[in-house]
Amino acid sequence: MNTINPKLLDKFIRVSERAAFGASKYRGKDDKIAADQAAVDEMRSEFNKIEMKGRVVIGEGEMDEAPMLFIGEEVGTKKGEELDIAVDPLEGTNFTAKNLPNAISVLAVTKKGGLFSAPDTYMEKIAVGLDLPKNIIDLDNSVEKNIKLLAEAKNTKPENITACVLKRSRHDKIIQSLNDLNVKINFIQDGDVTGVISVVDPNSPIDIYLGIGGGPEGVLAAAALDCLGGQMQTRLALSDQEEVNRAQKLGITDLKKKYNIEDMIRGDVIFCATGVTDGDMLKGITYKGDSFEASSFVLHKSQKISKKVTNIVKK
Ligand code: VTB
Repeated sequence: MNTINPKLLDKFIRVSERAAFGASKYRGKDDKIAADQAAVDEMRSEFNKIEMKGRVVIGEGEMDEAPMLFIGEEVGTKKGEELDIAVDPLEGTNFTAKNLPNAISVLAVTKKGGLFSAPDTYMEKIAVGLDLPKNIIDLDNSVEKNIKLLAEAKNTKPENITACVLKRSRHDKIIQSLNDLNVKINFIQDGDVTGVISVVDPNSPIDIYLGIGGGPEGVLAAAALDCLGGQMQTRLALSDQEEVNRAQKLGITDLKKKYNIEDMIRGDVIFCATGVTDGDMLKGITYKGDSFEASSFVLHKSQKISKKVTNIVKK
């Protein structure tokens, strides 16, 4: 595999740490825009210290609507490896604004051409964990069929399965089907990157993630699952012609295509997530005088790195 220079890993960790630090200043301040902006500013300035020809493939929106970290923006010193980058500087703006658990700063990096350039629209998602027959779940199956196949593979009954679902009215039908099967549901208010990753977390009861969330968040979660070994399938959920145009502008011709992980992430990948507020996966930023402590979850596929790192960083 054509690998990403392992020496860059620590630098990317620093990027998500600094973004989380930026956002942390706005915890509980009821200002999600300021929190997001602070994360973006920190993230961008840290990226620009890295020796690379980086290109934002998944970012804060199109150039005309996002002043920074927009899709197509070049970051880094413009010397060195050509890398594609997906960012969500603040995943969980509401959580940060209200100082609730599970806000994170997150990024993924591949070699040039390795990331699915998903538009910032909704996306259907379904994900399951390790040690299951390949392609066991499918977005074209009914919820009932997916749950039954999963329960069978796990040698158990649907009532022993736990699903994670984003609490939204658009999921009423899914929730009804899960209830009919007596599947346990762990609702999340936001943050489906963490929700999807929970299917491979040995400390979490979640067996399956289902529902519709953000496209960029889908690709970021796919990057993590690619390293951790789960399965995921996605499909764009475009609501109007304007969204169709946006997808087409990014080169997508088959708008109904189902994407498996290998269609979203190709080759080597790095994934870094740093806690902003305390959460299920990570501790939030804590201030220590003129420094801050940051906890991150870090993956580098080719190096088989999967670790949690806590660093003390100068403010
Ligand atoms: C989704 C989800 C994200 O926001 O984008 C959601 O993927 C927004 O959904 O993880 P709604 O439009 O229904 O509010 C998050 O939960 C947080 O950014």
